[in-house]
Amino acid sequence: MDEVLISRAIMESYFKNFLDALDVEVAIAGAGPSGMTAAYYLAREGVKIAVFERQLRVGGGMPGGGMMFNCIVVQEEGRRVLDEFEVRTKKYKDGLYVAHALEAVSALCLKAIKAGANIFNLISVEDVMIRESASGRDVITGLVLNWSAVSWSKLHVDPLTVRSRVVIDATGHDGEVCRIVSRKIGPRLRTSTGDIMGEKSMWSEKGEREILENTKEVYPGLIVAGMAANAVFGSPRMGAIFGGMLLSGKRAAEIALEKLRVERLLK
Ligand code: 48H
Repeated sequence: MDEVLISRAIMESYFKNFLDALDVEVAIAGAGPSGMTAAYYLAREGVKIAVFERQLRVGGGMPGGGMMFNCIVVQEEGRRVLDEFEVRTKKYKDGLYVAHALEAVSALCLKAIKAGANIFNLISVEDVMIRESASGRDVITGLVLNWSAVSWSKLHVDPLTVRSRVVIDATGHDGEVCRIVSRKIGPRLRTSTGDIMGEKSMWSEKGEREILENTKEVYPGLIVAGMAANAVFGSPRMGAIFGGMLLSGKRAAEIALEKLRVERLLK
């Protein structure tokens, strides 16, 4: 067995994937439940997508369930999404179902990759690319990336970029991509203040209800999904119920698909 051949296999395969991801239709920041759900529904439709995840592992807040008890709860609509991912659920009561958090994370990741999503871990989104469109307005045209190890070790190393027609911010509570956009170009998000409105304290029902209305294009070319959507639009957190994250990821994929369809028609 040749160790250098093993190294070559890893490096050549990785760089083939990475080069392929430099120009995608949809780039997703964050491989939590909402990001991976969006990735699956897009890849399933043949959309070229890449997901960039800061951490070593995927799943965001899902593996920890509630307070490190690795079970998740979903409501009826969320259960239907888990059914599609072939995640087993047990009925608890009052329209609530329970699933194993690790089974759910594994299934979301496996299905997304098998559908054709390219998922990169240990890469952080640190900025976006912006261009003026034909209609004279600024649009987001891709992501600026760096190895997470670079920012963790506070090294001064310049980033690389990927081009995409649509970006999905699925970075969770911090809504990092939207935060970067509002910091760099001023309060021009499609919220009532133009700025990030900030996540509100826990109210599960309201948080789960509003997350779907909040999942939308928040700046030209930028869709916000999952917990980031509630943070951006000032809605409550909902605790360890994950149906809203799955449904928001699915909704973000639908919005992105519609945008791509319209763009193709206009071409
Ligand atoms: C690359 C990044 C970056 C970056 C962050 O937090 P997540 O699980 O997000 P969602 O929205 O899919 O799910 C939220 C859910 O887990 C949750 O926290 C709930 C339901 N909370 C309710 C409550 O009351 O607390 O995943 C986001 C992912 C993570 O894996 C991050 O590491 C990653 O995004 N990420 N990746 N570049 N700049 N920022």
